[in-house]
Amino acid sequence: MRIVIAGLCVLAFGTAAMGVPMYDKYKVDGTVGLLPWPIDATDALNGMFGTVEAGGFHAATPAPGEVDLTDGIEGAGVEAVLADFSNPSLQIRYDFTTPINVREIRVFASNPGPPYNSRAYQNYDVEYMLDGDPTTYELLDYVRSTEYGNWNGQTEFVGSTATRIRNDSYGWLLQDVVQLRFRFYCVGQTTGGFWDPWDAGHPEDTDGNPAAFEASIIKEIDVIDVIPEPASLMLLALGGLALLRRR
Ligand SMILES: [Ca+2]
Ligand SMILES: [Ca+2]
Repeated sequence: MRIVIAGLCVLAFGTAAMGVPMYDKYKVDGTVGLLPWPIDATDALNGMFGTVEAGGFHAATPAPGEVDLTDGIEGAGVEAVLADFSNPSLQIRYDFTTPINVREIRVFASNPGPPYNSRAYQNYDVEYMLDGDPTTYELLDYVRSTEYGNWNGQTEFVGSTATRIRNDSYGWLLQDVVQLRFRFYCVGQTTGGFWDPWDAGHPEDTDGNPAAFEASIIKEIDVIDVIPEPASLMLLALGGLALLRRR
């Protein structure tokens, strides 16, 4: 019980400093182009290579798979399949020589199929390191594109998913970031279900199933580092008011 309370306190302290992080998730039966946002080719991560710290990529992915995560495009069906039978399937770190501010983090996954297995699901952690404390990683969020145990039955085309971490007021999510770390876990077992990466009986197991061993196909990681100008927000608000008055 004491551990739970300590965890809540840490969370409250962390959110006070950076706003309340929350996440959105979307799923469409089709390509990434049907998701609510396009893949961004101008974000803070775009073109970065990153450092693979654990896991890696499936042999089907043309090397180097790191490129596919930040190239600004959806790419071919096998770009980029993360490593199966690996926990994590991929842990990759991005370093910023000039600290960045982060408004949103978006991750895109897609499985063109067939087979229509679990690879469009997402399960990952994001950790960050701030300029003022260059030795400690903090957990930003733990993101899943659906609930454990969810099932697509291989008859439904689970085409593409998007997840997004943002500030609840669309302000900065994080400021003065010098490193971001993404830790992706395997998501399924070729059966079309979304399973956690732990065997039944493991202390962290949540679904009573064997560990997932099939990895996601991650199309892009976008880190949005711009906030709309206050002036343009104000104009939008005034425009809305004018419309209302005219009615
Ligand atoms: Ca890409
Ligand atoms: Ca990008």
